[in-house]
Parts: sequence; C-alpha cells; structure tokens
Amino acid sequence: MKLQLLIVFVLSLDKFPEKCHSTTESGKVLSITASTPEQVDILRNISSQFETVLWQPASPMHIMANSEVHLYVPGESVLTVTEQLESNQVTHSLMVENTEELIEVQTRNDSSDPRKSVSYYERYHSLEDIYFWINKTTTDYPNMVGLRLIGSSFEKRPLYVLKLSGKASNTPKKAIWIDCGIHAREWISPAFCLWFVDNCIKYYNENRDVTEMMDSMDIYVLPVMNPDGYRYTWTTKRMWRKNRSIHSNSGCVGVDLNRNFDANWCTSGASSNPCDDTYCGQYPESEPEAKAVANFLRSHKDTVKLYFSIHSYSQMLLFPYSCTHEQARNHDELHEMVRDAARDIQRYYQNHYKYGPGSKTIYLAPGGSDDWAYNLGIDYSFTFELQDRGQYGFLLPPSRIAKACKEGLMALKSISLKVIRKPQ
Ligand code: 0X9
Ligand code: ZN
Repeated sequence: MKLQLLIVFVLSLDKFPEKCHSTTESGKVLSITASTPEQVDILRNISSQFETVLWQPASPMHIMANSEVHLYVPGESVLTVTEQLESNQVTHSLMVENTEELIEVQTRNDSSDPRKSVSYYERYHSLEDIYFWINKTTTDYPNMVGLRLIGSSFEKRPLYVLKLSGKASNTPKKAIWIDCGIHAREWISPAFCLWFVDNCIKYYNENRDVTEMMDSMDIYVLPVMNPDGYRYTWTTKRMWRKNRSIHSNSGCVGVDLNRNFDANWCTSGASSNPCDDTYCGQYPESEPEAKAVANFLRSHKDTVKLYFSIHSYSQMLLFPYSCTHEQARNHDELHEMVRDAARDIQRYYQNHYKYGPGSKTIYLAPGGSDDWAYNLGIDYSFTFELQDRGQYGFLLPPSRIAKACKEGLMALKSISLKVIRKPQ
C-alpha cells in the first residue's frame, strides 16, 4: 500500500508544470579576476560559500590568477560577497544585473500570441515539450527520422536518440553521433539539437551540404542526455549542472556526467566529493545516462566516425585530449579542422571561437565523453562550447538562439564534410 502511494506520488511529481520556478532565483553574476595566489584562495573560498554558483570555471580548483571567473551570487549575499571582494582588493565587475529577469525571458511562452512569429526553434523548451517534439518529429517524417531508446535516466526517464538518414545505400553507412544537454543548465545545447534536426529535415534535397551529409552518413542525435537535470533546471534550480542521482554515502545529489566516462577517470581536474559540481561518481559509467551512451557507442563503434558533444558557454571548438596533456594521434588533422571551422564562423558570422585540445584551451578535465569516444576509436571527436562569452552565459536570451545554432551548425558541417570527403 505504502509503495503504491509512493508510486502515485512520484508519478504526480512529473505533472508539476515545468514553467513554475518554485524558488526565486534573483541574483547577480559577477565577473571576478584574482591577481595574486592569496586572492585566488579568497575567491575559491567565496565560491564555495553564500549559496554562490560558479559558472566559469565549473570548479573552484580551476580558478587561476589573472583568468576571469563568473560567479552567480544570490540576491541576499550580493552585499557580503562584494564587501569581501572589495576589502581584499579583488577586481570585479557586474556581468548579469538581474538573473531572475533573464530566466523569465528564457521561460516565457510566446507561442500563444499569434502576433509573435518567432519559430519553435527560436525558443527554449521544457523537457515535456521536447519529448512531445521527439514523438511528433518521428511520426511526421518516418522516412527520414527513426527513433531508438538507448536507456533511461536515474529517475527513469527515457533516453531517446533520433536517427536521421537520407537515401539508403547498398554498403553499410558510416555514422555521426551528436549529443546535447549533458550539463543541465546549458539550455542552448538541447536547443541546438532540435535546430539541427529541423535543419536536416528542411534542407534535405534542398541544400547541397545537408544532402551530402545525410546521404553519406546516418546521424544519431541525442537531444537531452541529462533529462532529470534539465527538468530540475526548469522546476527548481536554474543553475544546476549534474544529473540527479542519489548516493547512499552522501546527502548531496548528482554526478557530473562529463566526468563519469572512463578516460583517466577522476584524476586531477575532477572531484571525488559528491557535493561538488564536477563530482566524477562512484566509478566510471556509474551513471545510467553515461552508461547508455557508452553502450550505444561501443555497439556502433565500427560505424560511428564522428563524435560531437554540444555544451555552452565560452565559444570554443575542442578536441582530445582534455584528460591529459598528451597530444592526440591525429592532433594536426584535428587542429586544422577546428581552425578552418572557426575561420568559417568568423567569416560568416563575425564571431570569435577559440580552438584546440581541451587540456590546453580550457582546462584539464578527465572522464569526458569526447576523450572516451576518441579512445574507443572514433578518430574525429569534438566538444563545442556554444555562445556566448559571458554577456549572458547560461541565460542566453531566446533572440540569440538562431545565431548561436547557425554558428554551431557551420562548424559541425565543415568538420563532417571534411571527414566524408577524405579519400579512404
Ligand atoms: O568542463 C566541461 O565538462 C566542459 N565545459 S563546460 O563549461 N560546458 O562544463 C568542457 C569539456 C571538454 N572536454 C572534456 N573535459 N573531456
Ligand atoms: Zn557543459
């Protein structure tokens, strides 16, 4: 009887409208630069107190002298935090004035207003909406879009992958993998996956590059790799990063899925503390979301030639390794690919993207999906950090979705076509 009640309760939790934030999240985001080792210590200390949340870097251990830190500070702590920074002469400025206002813009539903002609793909969507979209897209385009269930999340939500294909071929087709939404708060990432799928459907047989991509390779798209975390950012905590798994040995929730893969797992650059945002989990692939992706890729490793993981923010095109300072086998080729892709973005969209191996371009971060996929034998493995560079961070307004997605799409197409056209 008790169990039945519990099941009814858990199921009814899902009915909670995702658009209501149960807590207000008004606060500011500060841009802070420490310039001495003492100031670094002070900043690390502040970033683990006062309910602050680090936006960049994701972990206090990556706070370095003379590199910019973005820190969310809840309204009630703004005065204390700024006083501490000022009394220690730490340079800081205001990056986001009012987070609540930007969250409201991101979650506003304009679809009911007929005068607003903003397309579905230029808005952010709740998890419920995305599941609905997955269903509709696969039923509306059965010839082009297939559906695969690759596993389920910690809270037992399905992990769906869409398989996009152009014309059939006699020989087994190679494939591209794209995942979005590993990190819950990076909303532009699932928005990119939806944009990408729509673009493939709309422009197949219309645009030469899209047609070539879909005729040459199958494309697997996982729109939300971390559905529990993503939902939590809509209902409860906009700044949440990890999944929502609970551990018997700690009261803290969640594992960083991009630290949970078996690539120098939990070495320097990840945390073994369950309360940290970069917690690596109890063992590699301990998390059902990481395990599902790893199992799928293991069983398709002979066909998948390209791996893309979509994140935000900071505008970077990264390739292995992030888990070590060693160079990848085909470092020069990967470097050329991201350099050209960044050039294309600069030329067409006048926007700057940094590029290079993760460990040198961003920071040493083991256990990531890109490095793991690369070691599995997927020679072309990338992580994209989409817009922006810190004006809005994770709270990128819907009006910026289109440009952010076009830039990501340009890089993805440029790299994929190089691999497709490479003489065998
Ligand atoms: O730290 C990460 O996981 C990624 N940056 S983010 O701000 N989106 O959290 C970078 C991932 C680079 N690749 C690996 N660390 N393997
Ligand atoms: Zn991320």
